[in-house]
Amino acid sequence: MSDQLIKVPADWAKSAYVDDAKYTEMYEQSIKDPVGFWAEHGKRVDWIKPYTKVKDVSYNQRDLHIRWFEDGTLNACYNCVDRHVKDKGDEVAIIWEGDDPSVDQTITYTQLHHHVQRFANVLKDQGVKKGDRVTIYMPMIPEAAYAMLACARIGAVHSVVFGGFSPDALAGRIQDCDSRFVITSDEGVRGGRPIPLKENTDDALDSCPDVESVIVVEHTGGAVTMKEGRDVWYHEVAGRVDHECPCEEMNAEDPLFILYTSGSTGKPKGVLHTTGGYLVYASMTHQYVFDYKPGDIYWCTADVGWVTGHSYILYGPLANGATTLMFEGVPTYPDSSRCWQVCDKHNVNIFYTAPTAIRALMREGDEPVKKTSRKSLRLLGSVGEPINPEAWLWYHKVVGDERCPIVDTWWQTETGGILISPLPGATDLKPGSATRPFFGVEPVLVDNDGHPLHGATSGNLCIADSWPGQMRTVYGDHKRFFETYFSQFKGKYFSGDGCRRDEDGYYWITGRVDDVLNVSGHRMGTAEIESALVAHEKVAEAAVVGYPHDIKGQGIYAYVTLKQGQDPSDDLKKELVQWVRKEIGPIASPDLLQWAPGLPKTRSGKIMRRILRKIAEDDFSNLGDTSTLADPGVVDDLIDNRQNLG
Ligand code: 6R9
Repeated sequence: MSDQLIKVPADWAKSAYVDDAKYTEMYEQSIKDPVGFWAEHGKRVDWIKPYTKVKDVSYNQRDLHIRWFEDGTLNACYNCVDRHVKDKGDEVAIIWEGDDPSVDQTITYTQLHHHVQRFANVLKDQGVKKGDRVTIYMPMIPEAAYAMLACARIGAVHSVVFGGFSPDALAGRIQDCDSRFVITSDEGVRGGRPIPLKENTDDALDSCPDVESVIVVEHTGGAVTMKEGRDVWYHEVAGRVDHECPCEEMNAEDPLFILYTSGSTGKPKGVLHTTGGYLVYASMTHQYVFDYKPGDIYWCTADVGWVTGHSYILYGPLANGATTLMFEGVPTYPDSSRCWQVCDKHNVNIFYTAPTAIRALMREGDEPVKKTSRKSLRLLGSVGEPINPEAWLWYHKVVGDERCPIVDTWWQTETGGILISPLPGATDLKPGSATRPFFGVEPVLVDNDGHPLHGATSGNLCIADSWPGQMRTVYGDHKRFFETYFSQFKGKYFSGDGCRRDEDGYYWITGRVDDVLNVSGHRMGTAEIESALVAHEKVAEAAVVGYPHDIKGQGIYAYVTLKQGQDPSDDLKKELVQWVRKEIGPIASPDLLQWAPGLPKTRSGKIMRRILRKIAEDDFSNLGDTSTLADPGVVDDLIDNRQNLG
């Protein structure tokens, strides 16, 4: 199945920005002469003071730094909003589709300009200054976009926290970046159910005494408590501030945002992106990968709490003057036709979603899709995890009526934008493969000792050199930045993913090679879930691994050892699952929890996760070498318990 080749449709090769010959030419130039290439393409954004230096990068431990366009100045909000007002003021910037299908809204570039300036003045009124970190904990409503752009406008650094995260997770992220300002809403709504964002914020702030101001956007009108002297209603302050707010002149390397993401160890890392390189890269990839043409209606179903929402709902599309659709709801509400109804309602041309959503919809059969027209669709995209060929083919055949190419885009929070993906007018497709690198990106596969592997092979996926959208540091912990990405394989960026390259030079991402899980396209560190479990008073020890899950891609499998004298029971299992939900958020809930009287450890005390993964996968045939275990007997116990779990 995976050998199938789907050729570029002839009309695509003709009409797209890039056909195969052009791809080869541009790619070769970008690798041979990165400075010349990016000097040219950096001009796609408007600079206040043009750059003269293009690139200054070192991956050495002593001197790790990544700088692009470093002497240029610009403003990201100006590029996403103001510069479009003159020629496209009446064109739609954002189409907002509510959770309730009868509610929607369109916001033109002129209107966006007004909203963002007012929001920026509200921030200033609350004391926000250039360089301050502002935490945004919002539902998918236009005000989330206004808030992010308003930060960019005045040079504040936003840190968006996904609305599905718990109060504890929110508090940790507020504390880590010393954020003294929070923007939230009374409630969010998803699938008809309210999400108590303000209440969660109040709980979080019990442990964040430094927060001075909470700006609350009224959305559902649900009851909330406002703390005197700390909390303000957005609409009340907005009514008394000026409607004009100039853009702050920012250096290309001034921070634009922080976004927390899970790693294999410790607490989530604050991935820091800066202004110039990020914007150039997000906008360029958005234009070429989606072959975005003026007038196209573009819909990315991600949440702004994830990097996909930052780069491909907000910054990339708006920098390109596009119409971007923002969806508050979920694909299965009111029913599993919702995505396609929204496509028909708003004439969506480009649709970008995650494999987990595709698999969930595929399970509902073809009928919910086929009863809609989807005639407007031209291109489909996938992101977040490997897409299995079966889901790819269903997406292609049933959703796209075999007419729409699929761009399977591989990238990460750290990369800022897409690194490996087909270009729809240039690349023949193979279901399940992210295909070829974007301009300026040179993938290298290395073995565990760091030796580069050539030709058709499999290995650890590294990138040889920098690209403008690359993260610049881990907020507040530059040492961790080096250790996580540059220490394992010297002189290269290591992605943490495994990858195969085939005879045609196509890349097939095989998933994480570290202790990071990918659950429904969301990254979860096993260490984070383990530390949540051991924080429970009855738990002595926990080990978490992933296992194959039909819809989620990976499910969360937890092995738990109780403290002396504690009795395992089904009630306690439920309690522990609830506990993790509360500590981190619903996305971290273990799918399966197994009692483990002991965990397989080496004599030096290291948990042998390889064995735990096999047992979780229900595959006991090939447990490998267990001779180094301190107590080989625990493995038999675990296998017995696994079989009881079914
Ligand atoms: C954009 C985003 C990054 C991790 C990444 C990889 C997985 C993302 C993928 C993919 C296979 C794709 N991943 N896209 N795997 N094919 N097209 O998802 O960022 O949340 O940081 O996750 O997701 O494992 O390392 P992020």
